[in-house]
Amino acid sequence: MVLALNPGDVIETLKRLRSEDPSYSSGEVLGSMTIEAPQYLVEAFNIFMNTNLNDPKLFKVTHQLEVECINWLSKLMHGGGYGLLTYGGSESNLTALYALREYTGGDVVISPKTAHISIRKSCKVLGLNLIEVDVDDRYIPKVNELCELIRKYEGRLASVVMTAGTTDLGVVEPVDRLVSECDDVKYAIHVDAAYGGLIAPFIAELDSDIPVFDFRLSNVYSITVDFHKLVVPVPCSALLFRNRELEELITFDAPYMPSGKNRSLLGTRSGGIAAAAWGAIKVLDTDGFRYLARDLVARAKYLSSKLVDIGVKVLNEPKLPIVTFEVDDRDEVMRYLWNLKLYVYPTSIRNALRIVVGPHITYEIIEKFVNTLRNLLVK
Ligand code: 0PR
Repeated sequence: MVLALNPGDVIETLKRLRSEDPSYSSGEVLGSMTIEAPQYLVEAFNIFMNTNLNDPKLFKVTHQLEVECINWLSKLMHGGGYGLLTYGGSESNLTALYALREYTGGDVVISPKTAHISIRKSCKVLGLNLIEVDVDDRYIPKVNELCELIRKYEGRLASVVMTAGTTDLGVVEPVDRLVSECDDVKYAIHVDAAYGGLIAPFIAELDSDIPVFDFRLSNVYSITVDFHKLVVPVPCSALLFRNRELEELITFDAPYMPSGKNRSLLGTRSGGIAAAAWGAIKVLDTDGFRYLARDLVARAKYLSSKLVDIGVKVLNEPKLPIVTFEVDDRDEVMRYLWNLKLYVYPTSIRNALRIVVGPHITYEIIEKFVNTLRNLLVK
């Protein structure tokens, strides 16, 4: 066989090219929600990479790994073991809104303005009418306004979407308060816990201010939780359902498949995602996830207090490991920091920048960042 390029050379070239993009370990990636997955999970992914979760008759073991992941996560969310793994939070949200549209026959989605862009995209794709509700000055959704709208659109609702760990601030929205204050109407809630799902339950054990958002609340019908925002290599998310009926709505007839079925909105789903999530669950288990979540929140609180020390206004004391702060001339500050390879992110809040404290953001990286920002601000 004639090869245009030697595979070894291609790999060396790719390694060199990768080093030209930002590095996690040296503290350059500050605002992105992506993380650097540990090598053993990349290996776990690779072992099952060439199997297909959507061919469970051919790849029985692969399918079993998915079942075990869903059972573990479902237990954390007080669910009954229904759901599937997907390629990301956006796919989980799209799948959830599709299933709820079919389940309810509704054409309206109500959500606070804080919902991730994937909710807006999903509504557009699914032909659903999205109605957005404001948040208060602490960025908490106005529950009374949500409830008024829910009453107004009763009978037409596909879903109400609430977020556990908002993209800008990591707020766990008051799903519990909505359910208790808006209990005279029938509606289904989809909870987007893409970011907070594997963190908030463990912080809630110490902080009763964190709202309950899981299947203990009878209106919660589906929950998105991303594994790839914390520890597993991209792509890896999960979508949990309240009941089998919802799960069946995303199972399509496929006579050409050995099982006669095709589950999920995708065709081929690499078994690598199940192996990687399964590996993380086996190594960390619930106690390991608890430790990681609390450690990241402790680091975020440290970063927040250091920013306050240098006179920076932090928006909301961080409950989850996202620190969002205000600066005058945000775009200029951001440009300055990016020139130094300190890649903080803008937010949809005016003049606010965001740092997502992932496992790679060490105390040393925090010190370095705060010192650089202080030097800039005292200039
Ligand atoms: N729901 C919430 C609350 C999210 O924050 C995100 C992603 C999603 C759903 C969608 O998840 P997928 O990206 O897995 O589909 N939020 C990140 C953000 O907007 C996405 C991101 C990740 C952006 C890495 C930039 C980046 O470098 O921050």
